[in-house]
Amino acid sequence: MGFLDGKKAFITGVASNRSIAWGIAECMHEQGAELALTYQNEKLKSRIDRLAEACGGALTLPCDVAEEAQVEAAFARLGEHWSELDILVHCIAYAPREALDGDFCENTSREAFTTAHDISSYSLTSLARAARPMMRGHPSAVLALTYLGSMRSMPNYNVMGLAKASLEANVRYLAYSLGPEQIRVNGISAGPIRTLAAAGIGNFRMMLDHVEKNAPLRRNVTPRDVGHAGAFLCSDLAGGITGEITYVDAGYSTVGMTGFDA
Ligand code: NAD
Ligand code: 0WE
Repeated sequence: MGFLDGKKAFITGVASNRSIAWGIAECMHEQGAELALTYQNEKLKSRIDRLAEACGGALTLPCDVAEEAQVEAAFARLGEHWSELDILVHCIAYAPREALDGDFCENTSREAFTTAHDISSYSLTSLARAARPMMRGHPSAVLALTYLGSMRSMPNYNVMGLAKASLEANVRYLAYSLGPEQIRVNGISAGPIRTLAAAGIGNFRMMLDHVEKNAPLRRNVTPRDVGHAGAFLCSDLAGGITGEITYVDAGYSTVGMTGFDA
């Protein structure tokens, strides 16, 4: 018996076994959910197919959110297997590499701004609209992944911080739009985790060390920490929660000043 027994979940953003989306997939499957995983391009297909085997033979579908037609096609194909959908998970972010480095004011081009907001925020609206006909009218839930760089300036996160601020507003507007149809929409703001999206980010090790020294729990979070909270937020146990951003960050964002301990 799991708290997601009988639920069907559509999960985007699995790129490897370190992906936050994979932690969410594992935890949702453990609670009884049946899964469909999407992958961005053919390069990732064989890896995602293998991971899908490890969680009950999940469906796998291509879906590059840069193209509206691919979003629509993914839900058309999903509809051939499932008549209803209970859970949609958005674990997608992208900004051009050169925008994630150095001085924000100097390094943020109009093009990088547009791309970051398109792929990292607009895609939530687009996926939610495509999922809506399969989710409406029964208790269902949308979940998006965000980061504290939306609320506070962070070194190098730069234009991604603006895109995450937009994503968080997107969560609130979608919650109001879809609430009358029993569709809840929430976000998780995760602490830093070494995934492919963090690979090659300068000083990422220093950020992990900083959290380990200063967060109340004195550790970093894992994809499974995020997965357990995500499984809860997408379950009927969280039936009264919508439009919220829940921090899964070992408490880091709640601290004002540290280093005064005896
Ligand atoms: P990841 O590299 O494993 O996942 C990022 C995913 O985005 C990949 O699966 C990639 O294929 C997908 N993606 C990028 N562009 C896409 C497109 N055009 N169409 C479809 N998919 C696309 O990294 P992750 O850290 O697990 O990232 C997942 C989410 O978690 C992101 O929203 C990220 O901002 C968020 N997040 C990450 C951290 C962290 O420190 N790793 C912290 C907080 C929030
Ligand atoms: O949201 C993210 C990362 C998202 C991301 C990562 C990349 C790397 C490769 C978006 N676009 C790209 N583009 C690429 O070309 N995180 C929350 C992880 C992250 O990324 C950082 C961080 C943290 C934390 C970048 C700078 C500073 C901190």
